[in-house]
Amino acid sequence: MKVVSETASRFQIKDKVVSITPFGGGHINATWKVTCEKSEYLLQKINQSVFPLVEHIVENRKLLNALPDTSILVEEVLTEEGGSALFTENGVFRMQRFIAEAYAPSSVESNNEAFEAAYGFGEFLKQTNSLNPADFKEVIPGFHNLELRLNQLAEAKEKDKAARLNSITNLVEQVESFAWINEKMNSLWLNGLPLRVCHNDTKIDNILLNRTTSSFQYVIDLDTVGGGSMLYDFGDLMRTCISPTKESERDLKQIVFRDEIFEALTEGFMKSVASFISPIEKENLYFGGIYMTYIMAVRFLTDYLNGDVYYKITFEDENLVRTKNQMALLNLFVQKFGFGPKN
Ligand code: GN1
Ligand code: MG
Repeated sequence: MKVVSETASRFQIKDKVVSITPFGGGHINATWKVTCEKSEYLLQKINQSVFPLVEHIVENRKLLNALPDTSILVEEVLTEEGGSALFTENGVFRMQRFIAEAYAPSSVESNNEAFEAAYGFGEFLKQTNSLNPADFKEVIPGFHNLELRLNQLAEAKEKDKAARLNSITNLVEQVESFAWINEKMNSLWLNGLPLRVCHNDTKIDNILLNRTTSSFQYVIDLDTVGGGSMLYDFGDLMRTCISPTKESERDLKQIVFRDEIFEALTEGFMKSVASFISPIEKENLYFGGIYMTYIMAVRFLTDYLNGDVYYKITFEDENLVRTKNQMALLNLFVQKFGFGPKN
């Protein structure tokens, strides 16, 4: 903690630090809440094995900071030297203001929360609509490229580094049987699906809602902002909001499709994007939920086979539980929307 507190003091906080405590449930970066006498901040250490190209994150953020309206982005706290990130021998850190009057939901409790979250991520797409996706640097190459993710799964199977493949061959086959999702997405790109500036990590934890009214305030976790499809952003909301369960829920019976939440998500999102959504996006918006849920199943399974090297885990077979969980959700979505190998 001493290192963390020394690091915090190298940012432009004018106040005396009172306490520093671990914060939040992200799977990748480490985050601390820094409480000072008069103000509060979040300090984050960027996971450099996931984000080796930290400079790209900094440059992409500059493009966002130059938007005419930045009111939905939480203000960065600069380093003493005036930079966005602090490069130290203990890693790369950054800091932002802590918003006491808002919260990041870890699951959706009401239709209103679903509406506001989807409205908020839709607003992000709307406000970045003027930016060119080609100007953004790819922070994690092929981040939402399912073909690449399936290749990574094939490689993980081949190497079987953690000697786990034998015990899960049925599950692996089940996962592989959904590879048509990749083909469908490829055909959408070929048929003119627009490439946009997207958030690319719109899980429900990455939005801040007002504590009293649940109204949308900020989008957070901007590390993966860049080129993508609107289907990804709506899809990750579907993935993380429609069922009341978390990704690590082991009891698959708890995974259910909440129709009202789904409708609220659609309404909130359309409120922001109705004026610029294209017909191909509108027609395939719900396929986004299928795509994002599947890509996460593939990524969790790959990490399980690789020996849990990417996602933080809190119990031994967590990545396996996450895979089964996402597959159960995927099955619900496929049944509901009737997409399948042929359409
Ligand atoms: C990671 O950083 P966090 O926890 O918001 C991951 C997302 C996954 C998500 C699954 C850079 O997001 O792609 O959807 O976990 N981010 C990265 O919970 O891999
Ligand atoms: Mg993240």
